[in-house]
Amino acid sequence: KVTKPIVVSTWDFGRAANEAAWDVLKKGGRALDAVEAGVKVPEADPNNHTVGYSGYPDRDGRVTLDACIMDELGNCGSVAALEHIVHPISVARAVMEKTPHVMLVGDGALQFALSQGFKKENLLTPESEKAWREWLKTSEYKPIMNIENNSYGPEKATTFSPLRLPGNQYNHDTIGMVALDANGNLSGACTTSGMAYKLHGRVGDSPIIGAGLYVDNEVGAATSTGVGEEVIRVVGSFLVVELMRQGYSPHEACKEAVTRIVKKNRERAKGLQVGFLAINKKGEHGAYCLQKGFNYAVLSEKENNVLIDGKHYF
Ligand code: SD4
Repeated sequence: KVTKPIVVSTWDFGRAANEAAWDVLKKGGRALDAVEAGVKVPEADPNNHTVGYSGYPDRDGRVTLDACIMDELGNCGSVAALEHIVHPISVARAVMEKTPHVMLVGDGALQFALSQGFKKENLLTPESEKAWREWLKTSEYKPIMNIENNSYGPEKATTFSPLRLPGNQYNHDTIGMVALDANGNLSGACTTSGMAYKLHGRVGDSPIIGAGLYVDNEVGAATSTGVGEEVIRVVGSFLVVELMRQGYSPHEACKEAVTRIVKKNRERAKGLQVGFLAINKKGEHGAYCLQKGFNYAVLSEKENNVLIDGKHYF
C-alpha cells in the first residue's frame, strides 16, 4: 500500500516547513507546489542562520545562496551564489519555468530574479554580521559538525570539530525536502546559504541537480545535507535514487551512498557530516548519515510530523 501524500525534510526545522507543504498536499495539491511552499519557511526565518535570510555570510561578509528544485517530469531549475533575494527557491523555480536553462549563478541569477519582480534585500542581519566579525578574529575555516541540529548541543558537536562558532552558536543548515503527492507524483527542493564563512564564490552540493537533490518519478527522490564537497564527489542524490531503482530501500540506498563517501577517504569522512534523506514511490522513507546528530521530519497521515534520528556510520 502506498503512503501518500507524504513529505519529509532535513533537520528539526523541517517540521515547520513540512506543515506548510502539508497545507498544499492535503488539498490534493502538486508536490512541486508543496516543496516550494515548505522550504520558503526556513528561507524567511530570521532565526535560521544557514538558509536564506539571515544566513551566515561567506568570508567576505556576503550572504550567497544556493537552491534547486525538481519536479515529476524531470524539469529542474537552480540558482547558485545568488545574493540579496530572500527566496532563492522561487528564483530556481522561475529558472525552471521561464527560461530554457537549468542553472543561473551570481550576478546573472540576481539580474534574472530582479527581472522577474523579486525584491532586492539585505540578507545580512546584525546578528549574522556580528557572528562573522567574531569569526574574522581567527578566520579559521572548518565546517562544524551538526551545526544544523539545535538539540545536539555544543559539547558533543565539538567532539568532531576543533572549531566553534563564536559563542558556541549552533543552528540549522540546509533544508532538503522531498514529497509524494496524492496523485503519486514526486518533487523536491533544496536551499541553503552554504557553509558559513566559505570562500566567496564557493558553491556546494545543494543547487546541483544530482548532488543535493534528485527526483525520478519512476523511482523516488533524494536530498542531502552536510559538507557539499563530499556529496558532489559521489553525485550523492542521484546515486541514492539509482540504488532505489535497483531495489534498495530508501534507508539502504542512503547508507550505501554514505559508505561510498567513507570509501573515498575514511579519515576525512570521520571529521565531517553528510546526511542523505530519501523517499520512494511507495511513500517509504529513510535516511543515513556519517555522524550521530542528523535528524529529519516526516509528515503523512500515518506519521504526524515526527522527528527521526538518522542512523549513522561512525
Ligand atoms: C553546502 N550542503 O553548501 C550545504 C550545506 C550544508 O550542513 O548542508 N551543511 O555544502
